[in-house]
Amino acid sequence: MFNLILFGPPGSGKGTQSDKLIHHFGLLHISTGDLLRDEVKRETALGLEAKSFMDQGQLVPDAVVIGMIDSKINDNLEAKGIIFDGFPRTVEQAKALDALLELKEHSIDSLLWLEVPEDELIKRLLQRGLEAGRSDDTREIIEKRIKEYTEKTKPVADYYKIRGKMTKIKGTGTVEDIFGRIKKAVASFIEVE
Ligand code: B4P
Repeated sequence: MFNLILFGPPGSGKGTQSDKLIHHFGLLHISTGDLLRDEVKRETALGLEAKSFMDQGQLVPDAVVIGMIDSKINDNLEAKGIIFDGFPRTVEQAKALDALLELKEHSIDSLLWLEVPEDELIKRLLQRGLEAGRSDDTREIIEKRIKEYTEKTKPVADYYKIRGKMTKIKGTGTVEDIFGRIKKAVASFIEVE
């Protein structure tokens, strides 16, 4: 089982590139952002709790997200591999993920860090706010999300760097250019179906 973390700030293209990767390599996609938005839409207890954090540009508490991931991994132990998109977002989440995978005799193989300058992130997310109407894509909330990323999520890259698993990917250019760079990095681990 090949396990990849697609890492980067809000708007760096994690969701966009995951869509391409799952088709190219036949991997399973787990996006905590998508899972949380689905809970919010269905107005579950978890969704109602998560919404108050997401609307403020804050991270949802670790315990909520880790529980969600645990059941998702358990449901998909036969997958060829998993792309974790938007998870882990704190060092606590990273430790929990490593422990969950270890229990199942698996591990994270690689973290790819999509690097994009802040002005480009803001431009992309404001544009998505106009086109897709996501309630957290407003200037005020985007700035809070970037602050949360810098303070709480960036240390996750160091956590995997120390373990020799982190690779930086230039996250600017066309979607295809970036996908080409990611494909090269992933190809050393996995064959195309
Ligand atoms: P996410 O859903 O993970 O959202 P994101 O970081 O904003 O998106 P992403 O980086 O995937 O950007 P995308 O490809 O869509 O999180 C939302 C919220 O959920 C968080 O703020 C938090 O509250 C909560 N949450 C999620 N996971 C959590 C966790 N583990 N713990 C706690 N809380 C959690 O790209 C953005 C835009 O850029 C798109 O419109 C796209 O078309 C465009 N784009 C992409 N690539 C481009 C390119 N090369 N050029 C130009 N535009 C591009």
